[in-house]
Amino acid sequence: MTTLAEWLAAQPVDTGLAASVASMAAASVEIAAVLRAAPIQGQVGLVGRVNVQGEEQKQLDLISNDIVVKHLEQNEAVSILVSEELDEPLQMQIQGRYMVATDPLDGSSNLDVNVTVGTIFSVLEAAQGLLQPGSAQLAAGYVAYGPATNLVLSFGGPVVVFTLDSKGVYLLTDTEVQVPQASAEYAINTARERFWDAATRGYVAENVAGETGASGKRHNMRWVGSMVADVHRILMRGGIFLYPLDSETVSKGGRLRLLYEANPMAFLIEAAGGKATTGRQRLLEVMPAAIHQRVPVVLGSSEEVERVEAWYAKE
Ligand code: FDP
Repeated sequence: MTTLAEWLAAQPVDTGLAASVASMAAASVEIAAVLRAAPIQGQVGLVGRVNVQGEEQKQLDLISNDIVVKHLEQNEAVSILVSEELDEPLQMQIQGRYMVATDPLDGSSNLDVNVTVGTIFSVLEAAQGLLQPGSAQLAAGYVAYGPATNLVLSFGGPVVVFTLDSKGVYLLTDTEVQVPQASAEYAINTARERFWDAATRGYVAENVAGETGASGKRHNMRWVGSMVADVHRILMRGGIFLYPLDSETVSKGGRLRLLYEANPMAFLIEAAGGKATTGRQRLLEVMPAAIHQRVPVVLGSSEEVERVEAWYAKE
């Protein structure tokens, strides 16, 4: 089977870009090992709690961030790191050509129940500045720490999947993921219904009505509450993920972060033939105003995303 190192060496991309991705992959191998051992180490609880060994716990998202920093700072190709865990961008090797934006451990509210979490990342040209639209991404990927650890990756061409073997080596297990155009599975936190806008209400109501409603087909709902797990399911078998702007998140601009959550996922979904939007604008064209900016997110199978866009167009 093809290893990640072999596959990266065969890609028609700059070696520094490939190396940036390789560093994130190496970090994820270490994070996967930490997550596997976390319950034994008593590392899944809240920060400030004391584990069974009597040590104060450190949050796994901070541990994951430290691991990412350690791997990237050894990489001469990387000059800037933007991380969900760091208020300010972190200067790395001055001469480096690339910027990495990452959420080192996404979905952390699922950690204490052993549900899939992930690392999300994006690689951009550092010279273009911190605030670039998602369309400027050169590579994007995520790692899903589930029953198997999967690295999903694209340089804008095919979306490929690697699976971590027992020796800590990523092996190519899918050479071209395609998001099915049609689907009947949607993912949204329905407990937020009272905050939703008319478009979200309209779209979800049609889905709930199933074959008796305007969509004409029965839908099913799946919500892990861990973006990586929800997006992974959608990449593999279709569906739609929504975290729309609602009356509670409107003042913050949304719930999910643009640079290291929405953009990398939108890049992968589009590369796999799906669509990604805020509801009113293609996600990859949103111009960021701040590194930790939030954004509404609707992404997945093109036919479902277009239904949501049609609802927003009516408003
Ligand atoms: P989390 O806060 O646990 O890291 O990134 C934010 C995120 O998880 C996403 O992974 C997930 O889709 C979303 O928040 C879950 O939001 P809700 O709390 O509204 O369910």
